[in-house]
This record gives sequence, structure tokens and C-alpha cells, in this order.
Amino acid sequence: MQIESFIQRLNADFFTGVPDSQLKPLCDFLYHTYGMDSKHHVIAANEGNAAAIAAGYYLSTGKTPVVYLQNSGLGNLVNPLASLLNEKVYGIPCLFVVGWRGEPGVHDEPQHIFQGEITLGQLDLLGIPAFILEKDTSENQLHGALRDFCSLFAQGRQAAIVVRKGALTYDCKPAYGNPFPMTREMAIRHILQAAEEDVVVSTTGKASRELFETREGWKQRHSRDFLTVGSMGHSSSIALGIALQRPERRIWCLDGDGAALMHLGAMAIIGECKPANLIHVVLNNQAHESVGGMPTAAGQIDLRGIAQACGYPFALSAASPEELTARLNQAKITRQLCFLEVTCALGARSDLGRPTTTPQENKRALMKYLGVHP
Ligand SMILES: Cc1ncc(C[n+]2csc(CCOP(=O)(O)OP(=O)(O)O)c2C)c(N)n1
Repeated sequence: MQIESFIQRLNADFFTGVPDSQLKPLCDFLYHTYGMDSKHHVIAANEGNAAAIAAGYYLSTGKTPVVYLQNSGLGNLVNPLASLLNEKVYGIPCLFVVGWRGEPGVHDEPQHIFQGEITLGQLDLLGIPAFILEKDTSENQLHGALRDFCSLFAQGRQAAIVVRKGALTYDCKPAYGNPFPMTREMAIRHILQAAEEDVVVSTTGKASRELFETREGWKQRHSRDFLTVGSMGHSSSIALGIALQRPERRIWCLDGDGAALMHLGAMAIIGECKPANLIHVVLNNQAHESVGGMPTAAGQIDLRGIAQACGYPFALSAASPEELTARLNQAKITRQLCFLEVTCALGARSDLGRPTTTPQENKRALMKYLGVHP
């Protein structure tokens, strides 16, 4: 279905959510239509935040908001759903548009398989009726489902449209961009050279794929890397957990700006713990590049300042390969907790592959590398 027809049927004037590649036509359309006009569209830090912003919209307008998300974000949504929106609490209507990654029978990456299997059951458990949007769903069918949903909204309940792969289309492409010259992959290569034999924990999305392919290209083993293929926003906490137990090893976290913002509280805890063996790098392209390039708030905020305020003793930044090399040396020499913001260009190689090892193989190799035998 063309996104214009879909949006027309929704008849909503406020949208908030976290971008998803499967919902790219919707995200692109919203960006094209509203730009950064936050009265109508807010790209939230995480899906729970989106539900809360939507609740505020309802409280102040009486109208039903739309929250969009990848099904990976359902976990972030559960608490505000069960303890804020649900009719046994405040009874706040909301329409969710959920991208269905890992749908049973459709090939997808390991991190999506279980989430894909449980998506409809999770919505059901949360008391949210779901309508599945497919490639050949007609406008009339969608209209009928929305009419039924309207009577639920009137009772302060929620409903969902679960979007199958390829069900939505959009013919335009917004021009996402930033002025930075260094690609994320180039930055990762520089960091890996500096990291030598150190442990590297990388974030969800293309950064981990680029890390994996760089090791392949250099004919290096993957055993010192932990690819956080799912659980977006948690790579820095995983790195913290390792760093605290293994003070004799240096640990690098390769974070994304969207991921860092998704669970920004992690930085407060890292700053509080101050592990001297952790270098927290945020590859800041000011965008959710891995799912299409929609902007994050990282273009508007001072991540270095946040790190300093959270108690990181060192907070550095780099924008060019030369600067990056200098900052990496500095970060290694300090031997104290260090934050490094690396501003990166948008985009990735079109032939970028995916990890060919499984997450469990990744886990076992890393634990062996750390000398742990469970
Ligand atoms: C909880 C959750 N919400 C949404 C997603 C979908 N998703 C995967 S990667 C990504 C963007 C990550 O952006 P950023 O951390 O800035 O890294 P970049 O892709 O720009 O390198 C998103 C939104 C997800 N995997 N998990």
C-alpha cells in the first residue's frame, strides 16, 4: 500500500516513534511531510518514551496519537503500556504501527527470530488487538479495521497495525545528510588498529557489520569482539559489565548516537563506576543510519559535555582521521575512563555483508578469549 493512502486512512495528526527499516516508507513520509515540526512528529529516544509523549499528546488534545516502532522495541514499550496507557490505569488510546521483523517463515537475522515469533502473542497478552497489513491489503480492509479500532479508542484502549515486510511503499526519498567527511567504517578501522588485542563491544546495526567485515578483510579472528546485534542501547552497559570484572584488560565500546540516546542513563552509571579500562566511543552520524538515516537528537546536543557531567574523567572528540589517530593515542595513554565522540558521515557500503558466525559462536569465542570456561 502506498504510504499516502495509509496515512490518509489513519486520519491522525501526531506521530512519534523510533525508526525501523521495515517502516522506512512511513518514517521517510513523516520526515518529508513534517520535517522537524515536533507538534506533529517526534522521533523519540526509545519506544517507551514515544508511548509517554503520545500520552501527553492525548491528555492535551483528546485525540488518538500514533506510535511507530520496530517489534524489537516492544520490550521498551511494555512498562508505559501496562502502567500508564492500559485502561486499568489511565486508559489512554493509542494506535501502534509495528514493523514485523523476524516474521515466522520470512528469513531474518538471529536477533529478530524469537522477537518475530512472539510479537502477536505479546500484543495479545498486553490486550492490544492487531491488524496485519500485507502487500495486498486493500484500503477498504484497512478502513474496516480502523473503524473497529475507533470504538476501542473511545474506551481508552489501544490497537496495533502490524506491518509485514514490503507492505508499505513510498516513491520519494528524503535527503538525509550531515556535513562530516569520515565514514563510520573508516573510523572503525582506525579504532581497531588502536585497540590491537583489546576487547571490543560494538553496537546494534551496521557498525557491528562493519567491524565484522573489517576483521574478515584483515584475516583476523573475531574472538575479541562482542557484536551487540540486538538490544539496542545496551552495548555500553555490556562493556561496563566486562570492564568491571576484568580490570587487567582494556575494553572498547563502539556505540552509535541513536543507541547511546536510547538508554542515556547508562552513561551516568558508567561515569559513576569510572572503570579505568573502558573507552566509550560514540560514532556520531547524528542519525539512525542503519535503518534509513532518520535524524537523532545527537546533532543538537553536546555528547562530550554529557559524558563530562556524568563523571567521565576524559571526554574527547574527533572529526577527521588525523584527529582520530591523535585522540585514540590520548585515550590509551590516560589509563582512565574515557569518552570519545567521533563525528561520522552518513551512509555505508552498498555491498556490506552480515556476520557469518552465530551469536552463540560469538559468545563462546569471546569467553574463551577472556579465559572463561563456563
Ligand atoms: C529497541 C530497538 N528499537 C529499534 C531498533 C531498530 N534499529 C536498529 S539499528 C537502529 C539505528 C541505530 O542508530 P545509531 O545507534 O545512531 O547507529 P547508526 O545506525 O547510525 O550507525 C535502529 C533504530 C532496534 N534494533 N531495537
